[in-house]
Amino acid sequence: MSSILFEIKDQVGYITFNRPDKLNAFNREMALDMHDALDRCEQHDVRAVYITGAGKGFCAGQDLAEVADPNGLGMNNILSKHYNPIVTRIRNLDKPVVAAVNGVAAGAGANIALCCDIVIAAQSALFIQAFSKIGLIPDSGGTFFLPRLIGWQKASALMMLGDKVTAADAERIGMVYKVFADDEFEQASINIATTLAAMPTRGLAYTKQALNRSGGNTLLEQLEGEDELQQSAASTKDFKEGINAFLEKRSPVFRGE
Ligand code: T3D
Repeated sequence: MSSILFEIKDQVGYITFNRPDKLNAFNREMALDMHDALDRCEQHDVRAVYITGAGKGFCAGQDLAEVADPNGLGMNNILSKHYNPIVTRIRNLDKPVVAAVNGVAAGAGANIALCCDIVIAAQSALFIQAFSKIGLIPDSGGTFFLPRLIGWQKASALMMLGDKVTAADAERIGMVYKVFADDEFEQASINIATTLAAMPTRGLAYTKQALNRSGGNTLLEQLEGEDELQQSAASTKDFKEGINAFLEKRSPVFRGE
């Protein structure tokens, strides 16, 4: 059985971490399969991506048994070959990525969720910056995304103490967009992904680019960047369709072009 399940439905690419017995902890095979799934998501027929976990967990981060293996890849290689490219590929993917956090998200599993465009959590989900408990530092972009999402002080405390954050608290402090009751979670989160897949894909990609740039830009640089990206958005067929549909008082049909 593959460690990543992948299917496309209604122009959404569904990526499911699939090592449920290990709370979907990442091993080498899973990281390589994740890259294959992201390759497929780069194709034009996928207009939104949905990432979730099989079973009761989302992802418990790096498989610690693999790290302990003296014949394994080694720490340095794990980050540079597995997690860092996964994070940069998600940020650079020119379509929205939804993290549907169905259960515990720990270590790199939490931070891969947090690098996604929209993070949705089930009520029973937990977020844990588990790294400090085993003598590591937060990786997979955690030190970049978490302080930007929830502020320096809370991020610092969560990273140092490794406290568990409930989904309700994660929503309250701005770590996630929305929380849904466990029995509504799957359908509600899929609805968000299918909504995104029917929206103007290129406009959403330019929005993502603008947000990506805002991390290091001055206000002037950001304003100039918005101007440039807006001109690109305004040249899309979906923009023309949006305008026409508004003027004709009908629902738009966007094709991601
Ligand atoms: O280069 C590098 O290597 C650095 C990269 C680091 C990236 C990282 O992600 S570091 C952080 C790694 N993750 C962790 O430290 C989390 C470890 N897991 C836990 O603390 C707990 O499992 C949880 C708090 C996440 C969940 O607890 P609980 O009680 O709900 O479940 P459990 O019983 O602990 O786990 C269920 C099974 O999953 C269990 O297997 P078993 O005993 O039934 O066969 C457990 O060993 C396994 N599991 C959970 N997390 C991992 C794991 N196996 C391997 N690696 C894991 N990370």
